[in-house]
Amino acid sequence: AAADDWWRSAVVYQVYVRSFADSDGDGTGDLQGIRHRLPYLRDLGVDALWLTPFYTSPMVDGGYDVADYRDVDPMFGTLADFDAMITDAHALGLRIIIDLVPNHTSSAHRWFTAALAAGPGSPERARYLFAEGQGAHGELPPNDWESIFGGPAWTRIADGQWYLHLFDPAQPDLNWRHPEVRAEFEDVLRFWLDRGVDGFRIDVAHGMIKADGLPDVGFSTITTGQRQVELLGKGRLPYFDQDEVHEIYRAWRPILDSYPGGRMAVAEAWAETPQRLARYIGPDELHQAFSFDFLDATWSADSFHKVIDTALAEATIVGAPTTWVLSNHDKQRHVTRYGDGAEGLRRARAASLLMLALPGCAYLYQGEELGLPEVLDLPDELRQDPAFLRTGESRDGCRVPIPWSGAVAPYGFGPTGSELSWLPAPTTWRALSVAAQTGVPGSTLELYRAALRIRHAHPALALDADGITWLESGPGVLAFARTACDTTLTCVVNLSGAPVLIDGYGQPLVASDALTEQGSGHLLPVDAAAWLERR
Ligand code: TEU
Repeated sequence: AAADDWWRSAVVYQVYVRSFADSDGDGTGDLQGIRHRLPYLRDLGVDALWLTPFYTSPMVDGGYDVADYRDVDPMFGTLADFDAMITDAHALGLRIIIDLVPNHTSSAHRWFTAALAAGPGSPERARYLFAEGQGAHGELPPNDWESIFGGPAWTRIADGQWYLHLFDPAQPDLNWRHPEVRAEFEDVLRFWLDRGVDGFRIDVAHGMIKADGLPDVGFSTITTGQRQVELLGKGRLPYFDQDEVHEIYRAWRPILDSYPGGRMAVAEAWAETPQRLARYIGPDELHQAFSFDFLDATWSADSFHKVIDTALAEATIVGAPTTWVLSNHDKQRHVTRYGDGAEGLRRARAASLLMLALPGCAYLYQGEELGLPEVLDLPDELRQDPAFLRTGESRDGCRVPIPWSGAVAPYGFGPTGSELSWLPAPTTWRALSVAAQTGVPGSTLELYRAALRIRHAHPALALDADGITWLESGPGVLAFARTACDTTLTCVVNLSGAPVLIDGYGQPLVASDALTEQGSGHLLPVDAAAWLERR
């Protein structure tokens, strides 16, 4: 059924649960908060939500340290709240994707506390990756692996053994060669599928299998967070993208397919080449893998041209439409990546029109529809990212609570009168709130609404086909066309530093900045994008 393929050209909105909407005034977003804001998301025009982890967790890594995969953390609500939220979402035509974190548990998970208590060689330890150290007294880690958050990937416990954690010491890696681990997660999938979820975002989908014998890497893998791509360029790592990881997904796919309505999974996977990434996708494995190319693109026509072609070529190899991501909870927001203040915002608005005109599935990160910038000046003592202490790079600045309304921080994040928020919102966000932008012509929110409305209605944009037609265009200008039902929609982006005359593309449908008529065409301002239609 066509509906089973909903994800192919969907617009998915990432909800960072802790920072979206706080229903009870404790300063932390929660499931009831999301539930109350579902009409906002329906009106925005997205098709699905991806919720970051809301499971029972000590919150060492914002919930990516899960202590119980089958329950909701009290700070986020209850399972009953989850059920109510998903029922309401479905009633509004919104799908729900949840985050699955299978590479590691929290150190507070019952399996890990049992492993610590049981001692070396016990069946409890076999579910994780415990090993003896090197050196005369085992005082050196078992190998040279470094944590993605900085420091060694091994921590030694009182009885002398070491355990592996690719991320924080509070996130011990599971042993995915253990049948109980596999059975457990297949059961967790069914638990949430039974509750009606439409899909899963698989965290660190490339990391679950480690090479036999845990061989040394041989070079430093410290990338200070953001530059994973550089690392991949150095070759296959013994803990990433091992062939055996695909067995896991081949076991998961029949489970997803046994449920009606098109249940899907998207991999957060990093691989050396598009060919390697393609192996995660297909009728026997997962439905999508994030393409992170946009996250590394700089503001230039060449850079965007290249990442778009690469991602579309990947889609061809994969045989499934690609995904597009401008921002997420791990990266600096694109308003700030593209420049300072007004310039960054202009470019971000143009980039959103660029992304939403491309074939495939678009992932939006909460707040990008408001044009929120990264918050760069959070006081160190408020920062919570575990990577911050060891790498000095913190992902907190893109996780500041969403401003909804009002004149007093945190701008309607909580119920009326509540002034709590786990991270403070800057005073400049008063003017960026949902209420401040709603109905305001030219606001970023209204730009997203207009673009999403057109994307849903326009035959040329409804397609998920890989192809776009690049058009002749001047230096610093990107222009491509998509055609369906005798109608051509052209997306033009001006990255040239001077206004550009666009002519022959037809009537403007939406633009990120005001167009002025000139002769038979229009003048497209600096750092602006427009969609035009010709019949
Ligand atoms: O991120 C996995 C990942 O690849 C990270 O290294 C990411 O590139 C890094 O955070 C950039 O600084 C996922 C989640 O998205 C992230 O929030 C979690 O911290 C991580 O897994 C561990 O679960």
